[in-house]
Amino acid sequence: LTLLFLSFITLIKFSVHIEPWRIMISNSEDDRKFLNEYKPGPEDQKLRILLYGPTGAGKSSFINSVQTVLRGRPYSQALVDHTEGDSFTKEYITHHIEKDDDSFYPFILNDMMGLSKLKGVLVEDVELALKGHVKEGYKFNPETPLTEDNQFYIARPTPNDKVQILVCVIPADKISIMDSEVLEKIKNIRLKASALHIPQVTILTKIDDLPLEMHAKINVYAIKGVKEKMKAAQANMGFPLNCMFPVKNYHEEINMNREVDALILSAMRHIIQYGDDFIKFSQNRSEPKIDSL
Ligand SMILES: Nc1nc2c(ncn2[C@@H]2O[C@H](COP(=O)(O)OP(=O)(O)OP(=O)(O)O)[C@@H](O)[C@H]2O)c(=O)[nH]1
Ligand SMILES: [Mg+2]
Repeated sequence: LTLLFLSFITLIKFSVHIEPWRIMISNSEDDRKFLNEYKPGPEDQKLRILLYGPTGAGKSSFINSVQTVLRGRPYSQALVDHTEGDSFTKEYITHHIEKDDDSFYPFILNDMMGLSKLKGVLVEDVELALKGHVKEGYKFNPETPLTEDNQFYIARPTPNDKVQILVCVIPADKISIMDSEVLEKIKNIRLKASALHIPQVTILTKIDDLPLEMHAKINVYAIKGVKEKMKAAQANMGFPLNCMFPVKNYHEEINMNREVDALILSAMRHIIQYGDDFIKFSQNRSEPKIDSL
């Protein structure tokens, strides 16, 4: 009986101790292979990933990080600012990533002006971008949305002008102090994207700025602070936990780091898979078709 009791206690202790909330299996080479081999269904279809989020969240840095990881060297095509204030990115910019054989990855990343209380991008403009109406190089005006008579307005968007996956970039260290107006804008953008059936993913940046030690070998998901921040993002903005990916961007370092790579590759693989689901969903839908969304 004592033996039975002791094994019962051990079992309880074991199940309490093992709390691998989200196991980070280090399959980054698998993720890299997936990204290298990915092709959206139709020949000339591109998968457009749109990034939005508060000013200074790390949107441009995330694009640079993806380029850095895929190209294996520091990359800073998307300009990044180190001062606090208005959004540094002002225009609608598409980033194409080159492969070793001089071709390009079939996914493209769109950067835009950040959200802020007064001077950021307007919810209406994000919606227009989702629908493919915003032309490359458009300089966002925080006062008024893009109108049909503007030369940067695409009247008849092609499937390649439209967004297939929307990514909200949130700085993990600022979730609890985010402005209520910015939160409101995020909620509204989420509603607009949902109405268009566009899938959504959240990237939590700056996990290295959380007051915790990010040990090189540690499973980032097992760190209590990260899980708490993800739960806060779920509570404040309604982001589902299974579509949320913590990352640390490459933004100051000159050397590559396998753990940093693994988080970015994993996030990108999920982004592409969700976006690809949407491409297939749009093709299979008879009413409305992808080019009339
Ligand atoms: N510690 C840390 N800093 C980061 C990270 N990502 C970005 N940064 C820093 O955050 C600042 C803002 O980054 P950006 O990439 O310009 O942010 P953004 O979202 O593009 O900002 P806007 O274009 O102004 O809307 C820069 O100083 C970056 O170096 C990260 O993961 N960790
Ligand atoms: Mg930017």
